[in-house]
Amino acid sequence: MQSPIEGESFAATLTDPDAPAKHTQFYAMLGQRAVYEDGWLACTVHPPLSGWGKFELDVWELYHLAVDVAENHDVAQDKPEKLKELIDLWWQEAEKYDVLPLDDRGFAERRAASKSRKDGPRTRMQHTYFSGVGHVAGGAVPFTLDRSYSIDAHVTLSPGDEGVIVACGGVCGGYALYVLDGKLVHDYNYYQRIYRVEAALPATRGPATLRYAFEKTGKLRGVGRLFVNGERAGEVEMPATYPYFMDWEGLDVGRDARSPATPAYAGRGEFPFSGKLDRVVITLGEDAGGPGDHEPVD
Ligand SMILES: [Ca+2]
Repeated sequence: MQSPIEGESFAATLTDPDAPAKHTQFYAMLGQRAVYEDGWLACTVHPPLSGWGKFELDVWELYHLAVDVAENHDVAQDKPEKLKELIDLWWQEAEKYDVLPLDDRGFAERRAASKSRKDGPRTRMQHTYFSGVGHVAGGAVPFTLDRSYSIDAHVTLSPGDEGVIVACGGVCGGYALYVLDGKLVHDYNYYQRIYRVEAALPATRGPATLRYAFEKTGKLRGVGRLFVNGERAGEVEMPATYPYFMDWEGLDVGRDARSPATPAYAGRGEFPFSGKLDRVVITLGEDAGGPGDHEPVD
């Protein structure tokens, strides 16, 4: 069920100096808390993502933003009643917006908790996406880090077809399987270093199976290979791959939403696939690495 989408646009404040000010603004993120009301701000400084807990030890600060916009003077000691009023307001807003219980866990702890969900999307070893599927959020994409995996795309191609078959991530990192200039290409964007493998495509129209397979050959390293209709068509050594985090952006089939996972088609929008795309199947290997210095968290 879709939860209500709270909040409202502040766009008017960017263009209209007379735009009405907000009456109340509530903030809670990664363990930190704040609330603003009518020129006053109360906030806590809490180590975010620390898993520290102990929220009862948080110290609330109070600033009169109407006269101290830079928050230079903490007046919590001088205005205890005002501070209490705002703290009470924070708890009311937290209840209203379903923020409780307070949660300052780090990514690793969240990842560990999500792994215990037997029915979570990350527990599946095979993911099938059909043409037209919506954007897949980062927390639900197939977990490809430090393991062998394959991507099988079932398409029908015509000469001149191009576009993204599947892409995960964006400019900060990720991977993309796409067709450009008559070639099938897979780019693995490792902190903007691109590991690329290319293969020629059949010159005639027809159904085709396009496969990218990553074979793990050691800790966080391996070989990426392309196959066209079952024939091995190219490979690239990948001496380093992402250890525990790839990207926030998530996965797209038949396009690359938000920012491009490779500069190869930057400036071409989502670079949608012009051929007929039936489905993309991502199959995960059993050789996933165990926890190292960091738990995988992408
Ligand atoms: Ca993207």
